[in-house]
Amino acid sequence: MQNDLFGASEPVGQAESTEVLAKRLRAELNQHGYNYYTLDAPTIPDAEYDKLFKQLQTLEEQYPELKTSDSPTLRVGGAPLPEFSQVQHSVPMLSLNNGFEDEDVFAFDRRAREGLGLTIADTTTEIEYAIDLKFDGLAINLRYVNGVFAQAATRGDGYTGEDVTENIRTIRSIPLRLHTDKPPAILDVRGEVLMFKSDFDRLNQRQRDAGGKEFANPRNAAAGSLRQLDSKITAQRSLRFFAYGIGSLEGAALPASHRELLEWYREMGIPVCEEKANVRGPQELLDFYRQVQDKRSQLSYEIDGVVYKVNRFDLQERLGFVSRAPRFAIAHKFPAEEALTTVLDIEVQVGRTGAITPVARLAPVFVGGVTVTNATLHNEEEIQRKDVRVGDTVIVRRAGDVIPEVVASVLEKRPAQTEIFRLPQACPICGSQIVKPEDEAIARCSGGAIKCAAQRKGALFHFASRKALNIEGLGEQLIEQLVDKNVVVTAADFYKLGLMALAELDRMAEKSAQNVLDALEVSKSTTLPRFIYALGIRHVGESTAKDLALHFADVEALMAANEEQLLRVNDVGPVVAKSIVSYFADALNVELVRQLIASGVNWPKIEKVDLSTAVFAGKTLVLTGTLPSLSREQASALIEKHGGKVSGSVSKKTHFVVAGEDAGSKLLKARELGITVLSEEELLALCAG
Ligand code: 5U1
Repeated sequence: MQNDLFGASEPVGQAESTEVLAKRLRAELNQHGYNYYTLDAPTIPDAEYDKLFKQLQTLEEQYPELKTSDSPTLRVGGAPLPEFSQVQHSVPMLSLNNGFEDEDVFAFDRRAREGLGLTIADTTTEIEYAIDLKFDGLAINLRYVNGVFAQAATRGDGYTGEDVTENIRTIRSIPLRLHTDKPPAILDVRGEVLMFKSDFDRLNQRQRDAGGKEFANPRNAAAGSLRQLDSKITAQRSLRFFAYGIGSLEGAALPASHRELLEWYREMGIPVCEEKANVRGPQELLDFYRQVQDKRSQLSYEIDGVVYKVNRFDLQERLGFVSRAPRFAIAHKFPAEEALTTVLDIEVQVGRTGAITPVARLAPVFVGGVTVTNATLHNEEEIQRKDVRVGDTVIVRRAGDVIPEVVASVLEKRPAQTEIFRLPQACPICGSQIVKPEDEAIARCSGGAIKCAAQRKGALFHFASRKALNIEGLGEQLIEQLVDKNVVVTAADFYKLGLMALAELDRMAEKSAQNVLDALEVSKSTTLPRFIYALGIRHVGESTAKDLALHFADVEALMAANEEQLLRVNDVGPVVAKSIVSYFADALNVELVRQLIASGVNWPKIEKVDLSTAVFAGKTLVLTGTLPSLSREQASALIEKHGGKVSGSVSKKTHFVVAGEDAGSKLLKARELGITVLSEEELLALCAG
């Protein structure tokens, strides 16, 4: 067979046999796929990949005998199956014991020490543990025969699972042939199939657009995608895989430890997670657990804890199993982020800009480490889409510090005679009409801050909040009373408050009233960005307020600006420009600014910066470690003065990382991503021009 598939423009040297060509295309495509999906470092443009793929497909159609089981063309899915067949696991896929409290971790370590004959008192010989993340997905066994992917099975009951080979083949990051010259005769790789959060959001958007059913969470989406008899559907869902264990191994030596096993996997192209640690002793286990807990929300995928394993396999073997779970490993779980409860009522809340938020009042439920009684339903569209009703059993989610939300109703548990929830037509606070522009998801009370006490309270609370004028002691409850008693109408009234008026309020004594007055006095010395932010103009957040302050350097100039002038400000688009103009078109708002200034609110003069030519214009910088002379605040102010933005975390969007002494993971990440790292000296030099 001779190759006639390459175009004349593509030099092929000596004529290549179709067999060799197919082999080369497979190898090239597999390598490019690995670079793209596993290393996240594509080496050819997508169009070029597609071209090679098409070539191989055409070749295989012409010569079906050339098709091999490691061909990337099989990743698009095959004919639907009538049912999944059963697979016996040659080594059972057992589950892990769980721990929740610190004490469970100390007890795990104690048992391991006892099992290995180490005395409890001897803290000089702490056990080495390997820690990995506990992925919230589905456990899978991948079987490689002589280095070629041959079969995949779900965990099932641990002894028998379902054959999901064709579905797993569609997962691009799973190698169809191991990257090694000396593959084991049999290798069972154990790990988890999961869906990244971004892929989950995209999938649900697609489901919404198609009028299909949404998935409640990435785990359900991964399970639903994998348990498809039609692997072509699985192929359209972005699934990932991380390896964490081993079943059968024949024809190769087992590495000496868990960490070395995962390193071996990595070398063979099998995806393993980079978030990991090897530590000694239980205290270090707990330290890592807390580190992971802190960064959990920033991970691209969901986890529900971490897994601790005695690192050395010989020690694992000595420890063995107790009633179907290993004694050498434990899952240390985070508090559950989702729980079931019932909706007692649905009310609407009115925000400072009049936004109407439906809120579900819930039967108390412990979730994410706290008892939750309210959860947001976001807006009318969301509530209609999810069709949440009073009486429903719902899944409530509280992730980290995020406001609890209702994820979905459990329809099977819906009682008879529930009613579809409809937003009221009038504001429950001021009775003004609720309006919803066609192109917006959010309905609003049309009363404004003057008519609607809820908006007034929200605006005043925003004005006093930490990132605005930071008036200590002027919290929600106090503002509520001040508004209800008609003592305060606008923020300017705060500065007219006297000791008596404050001391008369509930839960206020003369001392605390004086503290509030002192805090009000302190708050008068502020900055222009804080002042602009404090006004609570719709769409003007902290960052836009900074840009506006740097651009106009003066509040009078900002108040006088028209849309065209505002559009020249960094990051200000038509919506923001319109909102600012409409805010200052209201004489009451202009009067508020004048009154605040007359009460003594002031800020240091700002040097006007031309953001279009400033050295860090449009750039994002991250500070890490201790700088030799500048404090964090000083360095941030300097960067902002030169047009840059300061962010807390390093990502592909970061332009520079400014590193000082003891810089930690942010510096490592910057190096990994190839981001330019600046010293304080270099930062100062760049700013000096
Ligand atoms: N990360 C990780 N998850 N996980 C689950 N490691 C791990 N190990 C497991 C399980 C069931 O079992 C081992 C005993 C292989």
